Amino acid sequence: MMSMKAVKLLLLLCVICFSVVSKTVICEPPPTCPANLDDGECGSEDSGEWEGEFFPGIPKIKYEGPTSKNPLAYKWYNPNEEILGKNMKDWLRFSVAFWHTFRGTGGDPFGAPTKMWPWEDGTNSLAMAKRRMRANFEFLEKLGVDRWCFHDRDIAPDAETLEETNANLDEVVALAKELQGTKIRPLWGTAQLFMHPRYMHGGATSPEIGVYAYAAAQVKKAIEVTHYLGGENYVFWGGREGYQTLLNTDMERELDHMARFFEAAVAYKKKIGFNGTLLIEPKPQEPTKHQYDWDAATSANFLRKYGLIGEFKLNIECNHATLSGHSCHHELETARINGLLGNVDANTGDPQVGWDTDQFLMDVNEATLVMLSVIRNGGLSPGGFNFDAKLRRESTDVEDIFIAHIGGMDTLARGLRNAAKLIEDGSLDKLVRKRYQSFDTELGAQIEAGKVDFELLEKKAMEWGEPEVPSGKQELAEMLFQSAM
Ligand code: XUL
Ligand code: CO
Repeated sequence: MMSMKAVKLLLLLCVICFSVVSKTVICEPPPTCPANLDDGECGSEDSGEWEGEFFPGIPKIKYEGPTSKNPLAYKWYNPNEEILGKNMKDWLRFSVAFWHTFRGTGGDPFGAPTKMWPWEDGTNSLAMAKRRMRANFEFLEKLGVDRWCFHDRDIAPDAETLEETNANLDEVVALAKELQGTKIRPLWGTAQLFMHPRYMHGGATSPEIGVYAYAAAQVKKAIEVTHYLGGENYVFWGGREGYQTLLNTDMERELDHMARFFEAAVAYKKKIGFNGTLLIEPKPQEPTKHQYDWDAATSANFLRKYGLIGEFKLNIECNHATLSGHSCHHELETARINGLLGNVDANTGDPQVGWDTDQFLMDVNEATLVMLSVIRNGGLSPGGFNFDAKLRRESTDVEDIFIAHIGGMDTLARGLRNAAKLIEDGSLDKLVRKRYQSFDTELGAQIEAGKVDFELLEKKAMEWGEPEVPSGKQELAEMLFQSAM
């Protein structure tokens, strides 16, 4: 009889062969099973039930404080410690992304998957989907995180018809509901409208009406299951809502379609009594050359143009921010000052790499800037921090999944502590206020109230003569910021 190791190796080789033969298969991530393949080719139903723990030897992760050298312990994240009047866990509201954590394989366009977790049997069967869901909840419980995020197709396989696919989803969702208990719930759910070939021109912006309808049906179902699971938000990331060339694209019509699609989502959410926040997740490109939700400002303008501003907020992802030529801090502040900061997809890119590397955020400076925005926003609730981040292709131990999340959580916890220090100290705020003190005058107040015309300003300019322009004190601001690190 073949050993388990040999079986896994064989399955891995099959995946490689399949990828090479079928050029349409991109290695990462592989959540969908093409609708026209039967179980024999796409995964069997007899995966068997998993015995015992998925993560044996990994304890419940505890806070041990900054002097701890234990990689499986929190050094900065102490969930019930109060910072600025709120527990750390309520500021941070962490969530695990099912797709990276349980569907990520380490495959990339140049190489085969590197990760074959012990519980995986290499199939996309319903039985495997359920087993993965059990692994997800053991992981959440051991990590001490109460929230998770998912796409419909990450958690349950596609079938030949939409009815059958929905039935698969219902079966896995019923199990998830049971495993969630009363404490755990989705931070957000979403529909995967980018993997399947039918979405090659987009979902809500596809020029093909059948695809528009299919996308709507998929979103309808995804909102329903998010609601059923007690989800707090629902995300729209327009992975293929954009274009490759304007030569074949009616951009105005596509944007109008997207707005109509969102209006229908708002109406349906209200109809079924789903009170979660709808979130748009900006990203400038990848996979399309130009995505319509380019960045926070573009998305805010879209929402305003179509009268959707009160119905949506934004889910800011740090790696998407840098891809659009902004810092994460800029995107968070743009969302915040427009009253649109709803959630953070916590990750980071690589400064030397120009694509969406989705790394765990481990930079304390960056995390402090992120937390400054979040504190100024009064927190994110009902949003939170979703780790839309994956292990590096070369990180292949099961414990690496824990280490990555612990590192990401500790970094944001440290950012929270530093940001609170900066706010309590007040020197940085004082420096900023001082820069604008000339407006803290009677005339300044009148200008800010929109009551001053050009004639009066011209009179003042002549009366005052050449203005004295003070130093911007950038280095002092940077010094004050660093003093809290
Ligand atoms: C892709 C991305 C998505 C969304 C959900 O870059 O961030 O995973 O968060 O579809
Ligand atoms: Co994301």
